[in-house]
Amino acid sequence: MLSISRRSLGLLFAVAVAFLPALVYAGEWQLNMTEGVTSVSQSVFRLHMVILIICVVIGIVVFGVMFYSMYAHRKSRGAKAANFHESTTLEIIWTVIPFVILIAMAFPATSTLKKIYDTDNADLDILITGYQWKWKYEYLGEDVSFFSNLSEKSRQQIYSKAPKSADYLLDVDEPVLIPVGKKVRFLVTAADVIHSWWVPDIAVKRDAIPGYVNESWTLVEEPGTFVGQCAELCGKDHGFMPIVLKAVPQAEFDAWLAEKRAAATAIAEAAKQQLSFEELYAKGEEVYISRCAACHQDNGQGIPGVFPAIAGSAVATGDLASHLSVILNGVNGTAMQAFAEQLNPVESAAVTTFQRNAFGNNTGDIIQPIDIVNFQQDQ
Ligand code: HEC
Ligand SMILES: [Cu+2]
Repeated sequence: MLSISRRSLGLLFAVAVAFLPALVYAGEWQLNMTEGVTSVSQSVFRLHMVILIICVVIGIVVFGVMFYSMYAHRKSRGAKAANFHESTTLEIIWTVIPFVILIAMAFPATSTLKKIYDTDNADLDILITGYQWKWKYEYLGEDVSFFSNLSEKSRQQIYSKAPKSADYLLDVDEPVLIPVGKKVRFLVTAADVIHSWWVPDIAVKRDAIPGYVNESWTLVEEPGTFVGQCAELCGKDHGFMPIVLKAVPQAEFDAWLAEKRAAATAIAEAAKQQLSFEELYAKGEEVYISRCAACHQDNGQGIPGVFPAIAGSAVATGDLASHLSVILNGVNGTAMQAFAEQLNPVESAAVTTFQRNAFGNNTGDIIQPIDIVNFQQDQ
């Protein structure tokens, strides 16, 4: 009996030692939650500390009395157990003390919760939609909306095609910007499955649920960049849909909005151009790798039984209208989402051209941006 327990103790010790380098390697010994940068995140932190201290004190007192009693009144010392029942005084004490402790906890908890849920009088509304596996940001009333995907750099690093950088898996192609000193309301929802938009530094974590809009808000006083992640297991690439939130001065924010609007106009212009097959194919490959390959795979073989292959696909080599319909409208009830809003006409034309000519799908078809615009107008 003794030898077994000794061996398992040794094993436990060995496991603990084995994990030690991993901890050291992680380089961060931070055990507590972050204080964050907003008044809400700091209230949350203070609340957490108050409750933690209360719990620790209770733990020390209760276990202290218990261990002391067990030691001081042990049998080998000839202790005789006291035998008392129904002590009214004792019962009142052990009802009143926890009651007082609970009330003492409820006050700071309620005032913090009230602050968290006070989404009134926001200066700016951002609608955040979770998709498998990216975020869409719409600046309501500003005519600006875009998707934010895991950066190409991080995507390369996943498969060790490049050395991992400090912002590995915490880097996106399009960060979401907010102005400093302004109250920003987040309206959080999802288009497919449940996600959760979580940025610890501003203490915002809201479930993104299809058909449901959850609210939250923040007010960041100083410029800065804050990262977060999806916090609700949402499928294969759940770990690959980070959030990068940048708080910038109002002037910089306004310039950025204007730039986004100008870019949208430029894309509308580009949709009128004719592109060469090479241009479309190269652009299409880029779009395919960043937007489609997570499911259909780099080599176009898909994942049998889950994501169909593009190589030799009857859709990608057959009738163009059906192919465009799958890409632009998606396939209802499957992971194949509608890309009409996510890709501009140039990107849609490029990726369609790519799929119809790559992986041995040598149809020779060339799809121009204008074909996409016409297709969308006709349906
Ligand atoms: C989140 C996973 C996912 C992503 C990302 C994705 N697809 Fe799909 N795709 C699917 C699934 C699942 C199907 C099968 C739908 C069905 O059941 O008909 C599919 C089907 C297709 C088909 C039809 C294939 C066939 O033979 O039935 C085409 C074409 C296609 N996708 C193109 C694209 C393009 C282009 C992109 C990128 C812009 C893309 N997909 C991104 C999941 C995905
Ligand atoms: Cu998610």
